Amino acid sequence: DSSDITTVENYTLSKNTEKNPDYFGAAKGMNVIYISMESFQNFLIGYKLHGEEVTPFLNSLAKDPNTIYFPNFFHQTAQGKTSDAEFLMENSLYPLPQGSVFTTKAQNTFQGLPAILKDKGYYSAVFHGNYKSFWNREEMYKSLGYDMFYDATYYNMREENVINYGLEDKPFFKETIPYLQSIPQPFYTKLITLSNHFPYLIDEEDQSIAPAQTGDETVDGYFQTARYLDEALKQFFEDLKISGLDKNTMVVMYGDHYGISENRKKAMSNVLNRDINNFEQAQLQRVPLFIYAPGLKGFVNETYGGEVDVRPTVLNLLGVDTTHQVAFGTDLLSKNRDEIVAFRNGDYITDKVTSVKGKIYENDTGQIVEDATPYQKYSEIVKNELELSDKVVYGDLLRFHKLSGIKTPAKTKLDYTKAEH
Ligand code: GP9
Ligand code: MN
Repeated sequence: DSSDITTVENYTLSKNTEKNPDYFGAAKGMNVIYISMESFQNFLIGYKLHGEEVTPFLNSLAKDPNTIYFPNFFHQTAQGKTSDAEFLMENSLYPLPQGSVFTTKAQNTFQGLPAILKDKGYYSAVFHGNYKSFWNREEMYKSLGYDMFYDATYYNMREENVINYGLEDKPFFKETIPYLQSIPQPFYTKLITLSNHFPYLIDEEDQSIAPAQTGDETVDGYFQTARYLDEALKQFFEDLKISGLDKNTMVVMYGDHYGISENRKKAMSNVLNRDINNFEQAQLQRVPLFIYAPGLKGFVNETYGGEVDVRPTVLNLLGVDTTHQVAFGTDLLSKNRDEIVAFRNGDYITDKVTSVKGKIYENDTGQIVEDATPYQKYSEIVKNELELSDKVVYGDLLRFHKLSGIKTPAKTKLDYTKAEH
């Protein structure tokens, strides 16, 4: 009931951190493009296969003067996979322990990023080369307040451009550029890629690096589809420049969730040249996060964070006050944030230790900590946080939370079957 929302409000209020004056408003008024990089894990950044960089474009972006790169950033998804990552990023709430919020709770009231930015004059749209029913996206995007969803019906799905779940990333980005040029500005958009999806299939003519040689076909092909995604991103950045959009657009890129499951530890030991135990497996849940914007002071930010933290980070960059929002994440650019990354199963990682399957490991050494008592409080914090977030989702509590300027999206007026622009 409404007393539960008060508990939640007080908790998320207490999580507020200090704004970073060097970054608050640094991208004010700019367009925003999110790119979901399918199954992209951070170990690929800088990795060399057969003596070659696998992802030369992203490697160079990590060092770009206008890009902030977060190497200690973790996915926090569960069974809802891509949709869980989207849910975390749009709402700064945790996904559910079972099932996907997108498919089971799309009727809820949310205060999603599109609705928050609408109040600041932003038009919002999603672009994706698969059909709108997948992950119940059409319904959920209406609840989040997206003005438009350009799904596969807006793309040329000719056979040679389609593989696995949908459109290949290169034609997808190519065909998205004219839409970006025609929609109203400022815009908030999300582009969801597909080519680097399990089981990592790729046409012969699209292969520009030889597969790995672990003997595990999934792991071996993963490097080839990751390379293809890297090339597609490079081409997209070039096309953004040609279109002129790069001059007033912030680009936020993230790996949505892991690509190589824990059943493939053996092949991964081969890839990384070390034994993959539970501690190492937890470290492998890192996915990259990049934030590019013209004029932004770039650097490698080593803070420990997760997908739940992206919304407050981006809103602060846009100069939007987040104080009264119900958000479980904190601004990754704030100097006084707590570095505790909660995973959906109650495990967690901090800047010092990793808690996995009931054991605490020191990050520096990978050794088990003998006396776990000092860390007891972290498990309590994580447990409490997940429970509060679940209360919001199961109880549809945002119905009772009034946020000034935010209107509940008029779902029945949203129609994704015709593009206006
Ligand atoms: C499907 C795509 C992949 O449209 O987003 O979803 P996933 O299987 O990774 O959750
Ligand atoms: Mn995915």
